[in-house]
Amino acid sequence: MADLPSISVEDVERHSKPESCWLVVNTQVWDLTEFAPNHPGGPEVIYRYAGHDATTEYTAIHVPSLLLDTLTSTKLVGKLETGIDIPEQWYITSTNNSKDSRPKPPLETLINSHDFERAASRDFSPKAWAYYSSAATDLITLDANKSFLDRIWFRPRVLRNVRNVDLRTRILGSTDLVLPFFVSPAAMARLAHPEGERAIAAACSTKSVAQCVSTNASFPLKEIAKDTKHPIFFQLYVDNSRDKSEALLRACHEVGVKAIFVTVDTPMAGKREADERVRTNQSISTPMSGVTAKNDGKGGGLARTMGNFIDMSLNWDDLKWLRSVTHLPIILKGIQSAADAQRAMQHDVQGIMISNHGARNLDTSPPSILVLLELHKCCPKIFDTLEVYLDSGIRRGTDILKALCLGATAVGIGRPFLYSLNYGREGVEHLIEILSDELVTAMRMLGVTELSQLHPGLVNTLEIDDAVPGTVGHPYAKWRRVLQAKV
Ligand code: 173
Repeated sequence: MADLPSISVEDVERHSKPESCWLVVNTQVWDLTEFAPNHPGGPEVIYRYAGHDATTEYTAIHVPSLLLDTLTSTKLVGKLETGIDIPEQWYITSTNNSKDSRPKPPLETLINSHDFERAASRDFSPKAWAYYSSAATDLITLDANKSFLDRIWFRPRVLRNVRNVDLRTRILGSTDLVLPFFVSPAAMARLAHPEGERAIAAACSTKSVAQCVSTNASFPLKEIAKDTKHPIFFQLYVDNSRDKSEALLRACHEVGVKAIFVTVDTPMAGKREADERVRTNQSISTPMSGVTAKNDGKGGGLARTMGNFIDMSLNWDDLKWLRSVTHLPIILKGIQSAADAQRAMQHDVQGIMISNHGARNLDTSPPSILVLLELHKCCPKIFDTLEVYLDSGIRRGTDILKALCLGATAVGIGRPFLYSLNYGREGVEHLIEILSDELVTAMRMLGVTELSQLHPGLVNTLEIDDAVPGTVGHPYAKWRRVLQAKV
């Protein structure tokens, strides 16, 4: 792969016909001439992008590794020349209108989170789609967040009377959750729907689901929280100006926020190429962080151009300041190693959130579920001391259940809820129902009826165990004891 020839834009453009059809996905140039007639979705969609970049369309539908798995590497012609000007016609320039004028599929025909993703890829404006769906550089972590979850197998128990299933849990001492998942923070939900985070809040309030509101939300916190009764968390980007962060924390106290999720994995935004390639409407801005989008010589990447307010010098000592300006529970969001989880235990914080920012920041950072496993192997004590949340890659009830079996207190779900905003508040409610149904189904099949019955003995992680770094001693020493006590 390292020695791939460099291919120019002109070369790619010369292969724009069915007789010789090349296209670019994530800077890799593929020859799809032979494959196109056999494409399960029909050859037309491939011919539409012949001689062009198809990254946005491709990543909407497929996991990054699919091309290599489907075709032999002989079809990988080369890598798009770097440092070139991408021709104007390769960019999608529309920023406001949906790509497709057909009516949306009726909401009741959407039966899983992937359906919402597919519909959003069709209905969202090119910019909204590029911003939400994009992830860092070659999308390796995006793929791995899913594939590592898929390599964990359940160890179901049977004959256990699973008629009544209870999904409730209490977190942070006093916050009751009806469901063990919540809406993870994400910026600018108004790109998806005019009511943005307010529509999410209305749905969460109806369903009593917790919502973590981003510093980069499209509405001020007060407007989002107005007339709601669900638990609200606040995701804090620490601002270069501490005064601004303190003002946001005061707003959190006023509206009764339950916890502060301080993001620790984003000194700057990751390189999200699909987002860079779509120009932005420069009037997009965020009221709480007070920043505005722009296009520049590098492209139209929203987080890159809007993230300059985030304090890159943030470090462990700053947690003292944070503790001094809020009485709320503090969760460190973006922990990616056992070493940092252990370090968190030495600070006055109440939890950590394992996250790779939806694979949007550091490509080849570890899949979240692997980090959770690493904690079991390297510092199982953490589960007695801190609450452990997790996000990045959760798409199914079974994914939620695996994380809970491995000790997560609750999980965050990000992109799927943004995609559900395609249908406004009703879409969000529908997705909550789907995920909750899937979780109940999975719990019954696993032979459990309460979250307190979950433990690592209910999952087989053998296929990913060797990927955990620096294992010392027995992997599940602590949990083996728990398991013996329960059986
Ligand atoms: O993931 C993001 O897009 C994000 O966190 C962000 C950061 C700064 C500005 C806007 C969004």
